[in-house]
Amino acid sequence: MASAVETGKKLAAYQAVNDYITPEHKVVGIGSGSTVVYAVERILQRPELKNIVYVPTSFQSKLLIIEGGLTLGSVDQFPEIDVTIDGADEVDEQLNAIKGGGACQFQEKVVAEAAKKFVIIADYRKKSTKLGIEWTKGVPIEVVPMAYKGVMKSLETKLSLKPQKSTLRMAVNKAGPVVTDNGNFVIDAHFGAIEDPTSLLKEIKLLTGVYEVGLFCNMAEIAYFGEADGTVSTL
Ligand code: ABF
Repeated sequence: MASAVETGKKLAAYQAVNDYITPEHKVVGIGSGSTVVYAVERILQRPELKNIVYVPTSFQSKLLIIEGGLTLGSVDQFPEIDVTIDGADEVDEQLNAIKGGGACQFQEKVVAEAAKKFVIIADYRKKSTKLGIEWTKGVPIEVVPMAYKGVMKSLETKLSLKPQKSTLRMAVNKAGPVVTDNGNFVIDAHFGAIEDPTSLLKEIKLLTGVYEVGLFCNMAEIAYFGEADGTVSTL
């Protein structure tokens, strides 16, 4: 028996694909994470979606596309994307999201921005009144390695909202820092409840050494949540 979380992921993903991907689409962006696996699963159940070019946001989503026998494209080949579907770590009531728990926030933001419509899919755990309340692992900030200590200091000294703590994200085996697909490090900055994600995003982006920030503000058209009771809600 699948857990309520897995069922929620599946229900949200299936509903989003049914509602937002049509045979008329030419290019679709595919995000990263486990919820998106269900979106590809639903796409593969619909042969009429086979002629679409699918653009990945990470090595993992590239594999999903290839293993599904779908047509793989890249965002530089196909900069006009009809719709991008991706997961999230947390979504607030204004559809702002924390993304990048998987250290792919740069590619995800590029593919999300290139889309006419950006659709978030998630289970009920990701739904929150404010960012930073349900997701307790911090805001992922991708930084150029040689500048990471400077960024750590700037986070403490140059932001209107001071982080409670900032940690360099280490690899699972603790052998060293996580290195992104772009050769960068990730700092997870814990701010607690974030009242104004857009302002925080702008301030962090201005810090020298910051490559990208896992705050996706004013980007999503809709978010689908698979609820614990087996229903799907949207925001
Ligand atoms: C990607 O996958 C990331 O932006 C986000 O951190 C993660 C969500 O993973 P899951 O769908 O497994 O919760 O969207």
